[in-house]
Amino acid sequence: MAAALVPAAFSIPKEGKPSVSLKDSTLFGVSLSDHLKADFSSSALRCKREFGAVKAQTVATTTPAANRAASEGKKTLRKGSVVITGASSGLGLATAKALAETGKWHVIMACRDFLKAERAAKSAGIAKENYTIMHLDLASLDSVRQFVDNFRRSGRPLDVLVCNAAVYLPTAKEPTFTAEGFELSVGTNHLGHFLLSRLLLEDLNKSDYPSKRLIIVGSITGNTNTLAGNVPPKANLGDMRGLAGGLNGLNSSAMIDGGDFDGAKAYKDSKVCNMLTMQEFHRRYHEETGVAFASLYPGCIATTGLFREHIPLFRLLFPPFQKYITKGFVSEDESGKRLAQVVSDPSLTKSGVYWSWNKDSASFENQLSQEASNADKARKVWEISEKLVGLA
Ligand code: LMG
Ligand code: NDP
Ligand code: PMR
Repeated sequence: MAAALVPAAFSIPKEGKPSVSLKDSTLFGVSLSDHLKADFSSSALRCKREFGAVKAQTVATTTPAANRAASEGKKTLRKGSVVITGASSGLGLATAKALAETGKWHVIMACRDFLKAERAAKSAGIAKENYTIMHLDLASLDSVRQFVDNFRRSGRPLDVLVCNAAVYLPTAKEPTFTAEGFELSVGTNHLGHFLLSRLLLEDLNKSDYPSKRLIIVGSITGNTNTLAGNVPPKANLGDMRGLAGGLNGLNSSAMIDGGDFDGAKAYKDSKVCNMLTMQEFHRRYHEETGVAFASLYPGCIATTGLFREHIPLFRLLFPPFQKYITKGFVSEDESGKRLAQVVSDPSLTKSGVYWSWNKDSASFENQLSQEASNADKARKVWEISEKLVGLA
């Protein structure tokens, strides 16, 4: 098993493609070609670009507004205002901490459990003046709308939105549901965030911040062009008949593809929806608004609360497995720094990108699987989702 995980010895073809080429293969979320290209000299840059996955720093195109901000100097930039969903633990909390520590950001922690969030912020040592906690339960569309109202009443600008919260229910035998009756994983991770980001796009638009961003956290496990994405059950949205039927488990399946309920698959499907939503936002709104839309795989943060529903043996073995065998492990601190880069780094302003990091923690534009980059599926997820959340 360990030998099979050696990057150079392993590659997985993109679905539907008969032959394997280096540029199509990723392992641990890192493009194989990226590994190889790291050895090339910079004079080979043009040649590298043709391969697609190139280190972010070398190709990131900045919007004119962002360029202006960079050249005018940081001193004149006001404090940024960023909303992070699910900032009460794991990646969200680590990102809030990393941003608050720079002194350049005020973090609005959008959380379902106020007390937990307050305790988390305190024990992470986030200074009082750098954060505000606001209630948001993504498993209720009423709560999402209420959050948007409350946020607007607070009078704060919205410069960056980070859709980070998620639930993962790998051991559930039967589906559970959101307030509106959507299967809980897709309902929370995708539909709650879909409504939130659609509503808050207007607020991002109003902001005068030079580099406005909307970030949706994706994952390697939703990408079947990787080894991790091939561990069963695999993500697959099928023809989306279950989603179109409302995922209610009554007159429609609780699964997007219409199949039998599987909590691990529902989570991976929800991540595919997250990554497709980011691309559809980019297609529809980037030019018009200048907002940068991005997704990312922050690395395997094997110690977070995401695995709270998994069996104890899994929780015990998963971190050492990721640390020593796959080497895909990252600490919560490191993952927070990565997401904080996507929020505020001047070199990560490109829109429509799925960011990943290589083993030296350098960011690069990664390739999504065929399904997670399918423009027709992106449009379809968007159109069905806007009906489900009452926007169309
Ligand atoms: C499901 O199980 C769970 O049922 C579900 O609840 C949910 O958690 C879901 O994806 C999440 O997973 C998947 C399960 C079975 O995987 C396991 O957990 C089995 C663990 C077996 C341990 C293997 C030993 C590893 C070394 C041990 C070190 C100790 C630490 C162990 C900690 C384990 C924690 C993960 O999955 C399977 O069916 C097993 C098959 C695994 C397949 C890997 C995917 C390969 C895909 C390759 C594509 C084909 C290309 C082939 C080309 C080859 C060229 C060389
Ligand atoms: P955690 O469980 O630590 O964090 C998830 C957060 O989401 C928690 O703050 C949780 O709140 C919140 N949340 C869950 N349900 C709701 C809801 N209904 N309304 C509002 N907030 C909610 O997991 P991670 O930090 O690992 O996950 C963060 C993101 O990273 C997710 O999008 C996940 O898919 C992604 N990711 C994680 C990876 C990993 O290896 N851990 C790898 C790739 C991606 P509460 O504290 O109240 O439970
Ligand atoms: Mg995976 C080869 C590298 C690799 C990476 C980077 C991950 C990330 N995983 C890898 C490999 C494997 N995993 C292999 C070979 C196996 C079979 C032994 C394996 C198993 C496994 C399980 C059972 N892995 C898992 C689970 C989970 O329950 C996690 C999951 O799928 O959550 C949806 C998970 C994960 N592996 C990852 C990452 C990042 C996760 C979890 C979180 C996520 O994608 O958001």
